[in-house]
Amino acid sequence: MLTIYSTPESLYCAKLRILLRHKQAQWREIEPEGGCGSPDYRQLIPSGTMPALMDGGLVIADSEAISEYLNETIAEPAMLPVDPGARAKCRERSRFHDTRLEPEVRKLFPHVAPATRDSGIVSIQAETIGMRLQELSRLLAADEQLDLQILSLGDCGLPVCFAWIDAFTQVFGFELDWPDNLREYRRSIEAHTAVANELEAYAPGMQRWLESKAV
Ligand SMILES: N[C@@H](CCC(=O)N[C@@H](CS)C(=O)NCC(=O)O)C(=O)O
Repeated sequence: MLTIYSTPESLYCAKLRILLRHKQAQWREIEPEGGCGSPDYRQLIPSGTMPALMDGGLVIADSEAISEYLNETIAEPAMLPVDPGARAKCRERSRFHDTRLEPEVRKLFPHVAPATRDSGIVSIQAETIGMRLQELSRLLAADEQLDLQILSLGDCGLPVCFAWIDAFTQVFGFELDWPDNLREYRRSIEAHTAVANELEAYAPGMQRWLESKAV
């Protein structure tokens, strides 16, 4: 059985769980000894980040590296298309999530609690996230081989990130323009059972975290 170092609330762990669910893999999750980034955990995982995978003697960190590995070792259902260009577009979308969208969403976490909120930073982040959504919309529109029936490696990070964007829209009261093709893309990936199940499992913890910060 696969072992994953994770926490329930981590976006990148949720990204990996979507893949594991879609592959119908057997896995168990454990939290790092001493917590994420602790010296003990870094003995095993030099970056100190989660998720990390242990498969027999093999230890891998980074959600992208783990996802690529699992897509190769659990062949069905394939989560990358056959055509090299279409594969590259899926990877481009995944990296857009990891390097362009999620880091901007993450910057809002420290501002959820009213006591530590900087409304100037919230405004800047609202604008930046809005720009990133437009960029993602254009990325999707330019992908001639995008097949919304298939859940790919490029899609696993986005659903939980979208859920946090919705939550922040409410918490901070800003509005975002979701282009039609992005709404349609979101609807399509959320219709996959693996995504729907992860979102359902993830939501209560997310809600608890938001409520704990609201006071
Ligand atoms: N690029 C990494 C990012 C993972 C990441 O930043 N994970 C967070 C939890 S969501 C983490 O481990 N933070 C603690 C740290 O950076 O020390 C991946 O895709 O796995």
